[in-house]
Amino acid sequence: MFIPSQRWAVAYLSLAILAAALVSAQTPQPTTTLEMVTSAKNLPNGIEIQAASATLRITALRDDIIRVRISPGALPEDESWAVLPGPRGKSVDVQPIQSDSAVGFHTASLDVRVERNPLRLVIRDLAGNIISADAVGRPTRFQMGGFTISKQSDEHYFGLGDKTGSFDRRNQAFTLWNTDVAPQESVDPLYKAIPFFLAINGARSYGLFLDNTWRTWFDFGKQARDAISFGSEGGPLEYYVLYGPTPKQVVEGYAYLTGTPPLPPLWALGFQQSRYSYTPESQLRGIARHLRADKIPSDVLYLDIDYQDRNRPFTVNPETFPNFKGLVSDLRKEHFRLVNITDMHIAHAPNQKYSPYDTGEAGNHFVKNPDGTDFIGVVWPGPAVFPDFTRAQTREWWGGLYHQFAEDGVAGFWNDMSEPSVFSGPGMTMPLDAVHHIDEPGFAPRTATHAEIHNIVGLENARATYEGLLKLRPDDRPFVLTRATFAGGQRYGFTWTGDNSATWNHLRLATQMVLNLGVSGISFVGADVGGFNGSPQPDLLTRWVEMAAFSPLCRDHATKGSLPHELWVNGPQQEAIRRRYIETRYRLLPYIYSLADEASRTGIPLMRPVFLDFPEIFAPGSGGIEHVDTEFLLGPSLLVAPPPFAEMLDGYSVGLPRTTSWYDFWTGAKMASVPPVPSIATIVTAPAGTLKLPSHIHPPLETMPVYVRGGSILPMQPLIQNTDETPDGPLELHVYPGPQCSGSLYFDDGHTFRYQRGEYLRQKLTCQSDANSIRVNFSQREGSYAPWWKALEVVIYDWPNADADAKLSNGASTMKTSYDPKKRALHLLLPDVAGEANQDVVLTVIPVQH
Ligand code: NBV
Repeated sequence: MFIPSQRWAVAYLSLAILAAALVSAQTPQPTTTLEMVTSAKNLPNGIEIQAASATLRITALRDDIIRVRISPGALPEDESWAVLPGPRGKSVDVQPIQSDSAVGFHTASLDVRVERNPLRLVIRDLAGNIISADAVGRPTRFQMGGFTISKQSDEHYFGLGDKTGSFDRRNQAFTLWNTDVAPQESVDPLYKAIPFFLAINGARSYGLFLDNTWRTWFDFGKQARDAISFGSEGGPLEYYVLYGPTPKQVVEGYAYLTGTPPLPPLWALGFQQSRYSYTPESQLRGIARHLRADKIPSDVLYLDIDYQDRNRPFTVNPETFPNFKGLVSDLRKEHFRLVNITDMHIAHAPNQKYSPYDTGEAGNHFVKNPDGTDFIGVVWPGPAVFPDFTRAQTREWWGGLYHQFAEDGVAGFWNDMSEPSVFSGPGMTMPLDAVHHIDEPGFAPRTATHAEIHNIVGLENARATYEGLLKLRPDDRPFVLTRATFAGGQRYGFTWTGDNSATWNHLRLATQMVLNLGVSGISFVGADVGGFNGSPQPDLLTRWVEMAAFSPLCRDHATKGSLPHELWVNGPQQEAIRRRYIETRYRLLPYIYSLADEASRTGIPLMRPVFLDFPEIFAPGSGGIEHVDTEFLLGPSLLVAPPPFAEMLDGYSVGLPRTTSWYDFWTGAKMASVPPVPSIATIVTAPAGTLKLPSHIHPPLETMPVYVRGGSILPMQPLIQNTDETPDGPLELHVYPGPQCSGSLYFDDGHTFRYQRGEYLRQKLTCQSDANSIRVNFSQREGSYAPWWKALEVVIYDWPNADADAKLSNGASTMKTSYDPKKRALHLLLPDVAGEANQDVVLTVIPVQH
């Protein structure tokens, strides 16, 4: 129990600490520049260097991950909100390097040297290629409580979370300070702060993660073309360099440091319908009915803030939602899951029997003013107080607030406004001197100003929700959707790109934002389909649905006052197109779920830039590919190539990587090999009619161009209307012959943690083809999960005719064969193949010669 005298003691102590902090912030801090190495000491896992009063400790966590800590004096406490304790505690032994000009070490993959004078950190691969190096003539500097560091630059940059602007961050500069602002094309900062970027230079890539929660900034060669610079207004200078050489290895390395996303419930990958706000409850029921009547496959409905009583989180308006529990259970009978918004601000409502306020106040759970009183700011409920999420006890209390909704059967929760957004505050947030408390395993207990904590409020809010739900429903995978987050936010589930607009340019922006978030560790993300602000014109909404069908989070959402955005608006023709794409998504769920499994184990995002699987497009002399910023991959097998300017009337060239063959997903046709992009000189001098251009397409509205990589085995299922439904028919394996042909299956019950106890099914599939035959290899299944299908339908593309001889190495015989001449596809119906120990079961198919 917290008694008043204790509270005064805490307030007094906080005041004293804060006063000290303010005094030191106001005292002009000397500028420290790292000029030269004055002494060095080898460590088993790295080196510690003195540069006059400054300390540099450079250590190897792994052979390919280097941690750099620099301080103008002694190193600060070793703590992190983003990097997991496990990897932070790891180290590898290194070989010291010492010469007249440099000190350092090498690992099994990197050579790490600090040149003595002028002091300069240079990291090379073992062949001597520079991976990352301090910029010449721009020494690391500490000034005014913050720091600036510069690296030499000649690369392409990706990541840094949800920034708008162009896909490649090169020549742009950004601030990381979580901000509630509609992501207009040129607005920065936005909702998320992920101080991690991926740099690609030809065949070599590396990542750099600045582990600092304060307001940070990154300049990718905007001010000086030959240098990238980054820095912070305060806090520790600590960063990690993650070596590839491939971009995929870098992204995996970043997930090793900051965590992988949890495997989401399968229903979260279904179609989601939202609006600000469906109210009263009859409106929500109407939406549910309409989705089912129109046979738009769907799984999730949302309640935005208006379901609450006076906008007070964790309440329900008894007039508009008189039977909330009944509503949830009726929707469940229709196979809908409900997601409720629960903003982090708690109405400041003393003596009004508003339990979140009363219990929060009793537990001292709210952020304070410097004088020790609660900080009160105006948000949706009017005056509100804000949970102090950097205290473990506060997170636990917050998690408990979900108790009633969890009992009512609400499936998931939406944490909005967690930048934190404060309408009455300076810069739409809390004053920088608001006082948070850090009371947390792995940290020395202390107070911290909002300037330090601001960027992690969203992260810790989502964590509190996620962990709270785990406690309340231990065998149910939580679904948490948050708007603000920080590095490591992937550990708590989903995010979205915030308040976009119903414009063609925002549709284009959505792709690069989701791709860059994916590279920044956030796999489960989407943009509001149709655009939040404004009312999309019919073709725009249709194109948006077509693209979102291939993105990780597929949620239609719109603001108050906009025209309805549901898929049926604009008449049956548009609706039919939109429905077909949502159906395709549901048919692809076995593939999408296996990608979710991959993401949860490796951190490789579902929706990814083409270069993640085809890094060779950046290799010197490769000529690149067209539209690298608007095309994307869904997993390793599908390439989606939207019109680069979606509203454009002209045709465009599809950039298909030339290192493999491609098939049209819709027609099954094998694409002619792609000629390289001709140089300008060739275009200008080519005699008329001789120029071969890469495939030029002009897709009509109903076609979103999608290609399958040759060498893919794509699992699909019969159409279902929601993820509760068991597909009726065989599991389909679509085999697109090509190099390194492979695919994988992952299934489980879709919503519990039984998969962690062995109840899952994972199976690797490969195939080899030559001029005369194709062989599909089924490895032995892992796990004990019994799947829903009894038979497999194997579909082999680019097959010449109906005559085929098929046999299975386990002696079972194929059940039926048919041929689709339009798609040049052979269909084989087989008994299910679970695989055998120590040996693949092989399906061999040979054309019959007449
Ligand atoms: O809760 C209302 C909205 C929500 O619909 C939207 O998705 C959030 O990004 N919310 C912002 C609050 C303010 C909207 C103007």
